Amino acid sequence: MPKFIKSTVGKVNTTLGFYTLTVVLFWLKTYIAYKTEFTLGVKGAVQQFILILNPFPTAIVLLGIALYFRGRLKYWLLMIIDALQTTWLFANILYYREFSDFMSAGVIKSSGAASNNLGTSLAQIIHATDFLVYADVVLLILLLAFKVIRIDPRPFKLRYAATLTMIGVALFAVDLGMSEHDRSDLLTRTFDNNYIVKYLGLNTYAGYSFYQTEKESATRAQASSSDMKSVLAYLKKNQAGDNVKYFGKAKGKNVFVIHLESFQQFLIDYKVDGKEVTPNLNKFYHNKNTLSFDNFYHQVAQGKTSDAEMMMENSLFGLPTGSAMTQYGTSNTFQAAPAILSQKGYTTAAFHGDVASFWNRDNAYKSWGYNYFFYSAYYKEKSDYNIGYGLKDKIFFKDSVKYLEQLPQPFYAKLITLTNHYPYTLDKQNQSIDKTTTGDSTVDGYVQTAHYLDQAFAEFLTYLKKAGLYKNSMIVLYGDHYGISNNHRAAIAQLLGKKSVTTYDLAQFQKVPFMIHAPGIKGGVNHTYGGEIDALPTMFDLLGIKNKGYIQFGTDLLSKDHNQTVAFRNGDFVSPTYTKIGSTVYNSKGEKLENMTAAQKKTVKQMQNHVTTELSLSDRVIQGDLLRFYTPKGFKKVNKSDYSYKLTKTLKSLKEIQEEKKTSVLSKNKGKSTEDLYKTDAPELSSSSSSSSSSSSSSSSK
Ligand code: GP9
Ligand code: MN
Repeated sequence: MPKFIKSTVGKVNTTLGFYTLTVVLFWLKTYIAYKTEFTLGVKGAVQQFILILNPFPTAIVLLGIALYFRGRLKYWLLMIIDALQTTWLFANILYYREFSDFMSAGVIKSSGAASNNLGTSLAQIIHATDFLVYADVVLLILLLAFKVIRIDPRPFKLRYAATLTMIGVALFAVDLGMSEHDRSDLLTRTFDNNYIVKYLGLNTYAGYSFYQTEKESATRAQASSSDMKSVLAYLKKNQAGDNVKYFGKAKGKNVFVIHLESFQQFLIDYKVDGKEVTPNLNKFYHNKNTLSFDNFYHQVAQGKTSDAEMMMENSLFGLPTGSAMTQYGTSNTFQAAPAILSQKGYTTAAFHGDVASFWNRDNAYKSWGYNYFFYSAYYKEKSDYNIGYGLKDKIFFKDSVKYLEQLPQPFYAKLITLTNHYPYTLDKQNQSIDKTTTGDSTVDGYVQTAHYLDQAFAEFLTYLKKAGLYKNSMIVLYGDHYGISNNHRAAIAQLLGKKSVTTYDLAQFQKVPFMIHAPGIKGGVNHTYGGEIDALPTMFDLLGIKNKGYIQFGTDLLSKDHNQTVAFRNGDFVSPTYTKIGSTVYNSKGEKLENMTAAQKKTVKQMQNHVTTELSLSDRVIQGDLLRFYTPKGFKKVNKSDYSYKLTKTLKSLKEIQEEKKTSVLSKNKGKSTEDLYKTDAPELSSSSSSSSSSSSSSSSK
């Protein structure tokens, strides 16, 4: 063996040599993961350099901790620290694959509420090769155990250990300095976790995220009533007026809010092999009494469904990291739609076929003033009734009726569907349309579960018509967020019939349906740009409730004062004129604007300011729990302890309320249940007497 190789190999038998080898291997796999597992959006030589550099500083410092210890202990400590860092990398690889984002301390904190179901998805996304990230740790341990690499028992000189720590810190300073130079306010604006990882690495991101979460508790403690002033000043300037043509047109009607899980706008009128994927939703969309918005975007971040719910019912944004519902849903003061409406005489109820703790709904819904929450415990359970996260939609809708009919009218009922959820698997007996053939297994089942959801919706709608609810209700439908994440670019291109998709196309791909149907209102496809934050003010317009006085960051989509700049949660935005993604600005045709005029720059800057301001003020409201300092006129503060979602208590109270108020569907039907009006072709129920085939393809409306 040549001498220099021999001497190099020999060096791993020293503490410094072994430590260096560990650092280099950790760097190498992190870098490979950066390149192959994450989409960090590295642009230009400087960012590329920073990316190569950024795993080093924290690895040098953290692994260097072991060097301060004696004898064999330092080797094992080195391996433990290496394994811990690797586990963080491993967890993020999996998390990113599904959520296109890094795991945050907020998500970990809230996983107590969400863990039971995250496990199911995890099993689907894990690849055997993922475990390769542990290969170097295992190899090093084996080499030590079999004495291929000899442990150097001599104490490592303290001043060498300190020097290495200092080198790590100095490199960190270089990394931070270069990053701040390339992207100012990196740590203060927290727009995107991808940025933090791209510039400062995964370990720093972990520290940062945990620090942020701790800070959250502190912000609340520090906030005071005077913080509300800037919020009120902003709203005074930005809230939009009503639209007299629509104001109060659905006043006093029941309200159905139907949450279409993972449902994207592109599915509307979409065909696979000439067959409509969602014929019933399409009909509803084009109904002459349905106001449909075709430039409506989801604005969720890591909180996904819970972010959508937060926006839809509070007109407050979810948070940049974690779920606001989970982190603040229990302790904060809210003035949510259910509370406002119940104080105006509505009965309010949420229906969902999953456990109550998911996204902390069991607590957040009390803070939001829901009188009732019907979750999995309220539904009959049979092994084939569930798929993925919970009850199959057809069974869910059907079995909701026995509670729905007991609600005194007018009621506000939110039904959260579930079957059209990642990973879009559906049992054979429920499949009635072919999968797409992009070859991407995560994507191809999507149309199948969407088709199933469409049928379930149609069955429910048919029931509403038979039970007389269709004509005295306002029915609101919305898609909560994307179903196909941006990680599936090739498949998305195929679905859209394009060769490839640009970043601009992906921004457009974030559109979700938003439809409002009420008898007698003038429907049609409305092209106004808006997002989930605007839903509540729009619904209030139709219900004849003035937004003024409420802390709502969205504006009525029907108002002429509505601002059409739609914020994404990471600070990017879309609008009818300019779209800004990262640092790139596009015109309305999706063309990159390379050399912008001074006037264009000014406009884009103003739009960015608007977006940044609304996001950060909304965050302040939630993080500082500012609504505890402000009560809208005529609104009574919600007292959580007035509510209980316990099955026995609820059943009792529903019984009592039939006597008190004689306005429920059941009462109106002289106490006779309307359940047998419900027709479903759900194969799981086919033996039961009340169900028969038909209706799945029935028309949704005329
Ligand atoms: C779970 C369901 C899914 O109860 O609402 O939430 P998501 O994974 O879409 O955020
Ligand atoms: Mn969802």
